[in-house]
Amino acid sequence: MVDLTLTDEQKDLRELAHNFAKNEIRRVAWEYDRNSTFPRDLIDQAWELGLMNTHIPEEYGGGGLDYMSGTLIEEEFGWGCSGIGTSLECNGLATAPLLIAASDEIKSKYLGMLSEEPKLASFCLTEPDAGSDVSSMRTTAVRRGDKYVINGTKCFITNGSHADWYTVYAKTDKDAGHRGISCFVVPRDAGVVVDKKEDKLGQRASDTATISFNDVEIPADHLLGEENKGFKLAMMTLDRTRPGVAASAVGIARAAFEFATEYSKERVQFGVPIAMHQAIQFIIADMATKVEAARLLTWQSASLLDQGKRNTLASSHAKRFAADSAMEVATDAVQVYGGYGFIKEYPVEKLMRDAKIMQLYEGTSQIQRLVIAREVLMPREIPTELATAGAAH
Ligand code: COS
Repeated sequence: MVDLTLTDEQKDLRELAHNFAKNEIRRVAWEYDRNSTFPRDLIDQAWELGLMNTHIPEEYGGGGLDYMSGTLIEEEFGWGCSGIGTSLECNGLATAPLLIAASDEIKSKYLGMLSEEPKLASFCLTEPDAGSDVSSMRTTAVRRGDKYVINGTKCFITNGSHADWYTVYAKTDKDAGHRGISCFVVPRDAGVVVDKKEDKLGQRASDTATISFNDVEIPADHLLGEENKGFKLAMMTLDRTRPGVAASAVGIARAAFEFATEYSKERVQFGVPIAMHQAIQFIIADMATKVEAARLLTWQSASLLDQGKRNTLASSHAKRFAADSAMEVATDAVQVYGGYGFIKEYPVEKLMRDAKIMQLYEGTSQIQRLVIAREVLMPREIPTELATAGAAH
């Protein structure tokens, strides 16, 4: 028997996140989207309520919650506004490499910083010429005495303009491909420069920046794990964070489904609410199935991690299906609204714009299919302790 019943604590947590999404996030979501306003006020509020940094272990001042609980919060944030949700959840991506590989001192210092105040951290992997192809990155980190010196440019960095510290991937051996990448913690005040804030199609409340490192010096103990083992650390990080992105996509799809359902009961054409027409009913039915199926894959990918099992395949299934479903469901919501769906005065065009990034960030839908195909056709052994390191439980 598979038991999908949430615990009382998980139900309470979901209710807390839902009320926050309904009363605070939705109150400003469309305005912040229009004006591209960074949700600093909501970050402060969510942090006060304990809805941020839930994955950081209690010993470092965090919530110490499991991955499953994280997905419950992320779905509600995605339902409220996925752009604001991305801003609230980004610390999870930046801190995952620390949870997996950092020393106790580094964890205390940098995770503690996020627990003590509503501060932010960013994850810096992507570069202008290294998106899906992580190994082709050009940023370098050169060891000089008891320091590393970092040079390079990272792009599409969520919360990049506002972060207090960054997890940065750089080449420590330029000729070794993916086996020459290392990961570092870089405090902002070491000299990180914000070059540009992007003007985006969707998720306009979230900050996406290009940042650069020009001879930025950091202490050698800010290397996470071993030198040249950063690529695996990045892959292990994405295994842990893709369930959260999938949950956020479920939130978008659920919001689009709810708006479309309500609208179909009110809008009258040919003398009856359009929900009475089978053409609309079938669209609504497919939306409902996609929301449910995407949530089940998401929960599975998180619960495997909580059980101490490797979730690479499940994580890519969840991210791929939830992202593509969010795009389809949001597009169908616009269809149900008809011409009004295309107008900014109505809520669903924003969801369609927001959903698009779900198929792009943290690994495109094509990269997820690549991972799925490899895992299905050529499954490889990765030691369990590596696959599940850094889990809260
Ligand atoms: N966990 C642990 N190790 C993993 C792993 C995982 N999930 N996936 C791969 N590895 C290891 C492999 O075992 C291999 O190890 P060895 O060096 O011992 O051989 C190594 O990593 C390289 O793996 P692979 O050959 O699969 O690497 P590729 O260069 O072909 O890249 C993809 C694989 C394309 C899947 C990867 O680059 C990727 O995920 N790209 C997308 C990046 C992304 O999501 N960017 C979004 C920005 S981050 S917000």
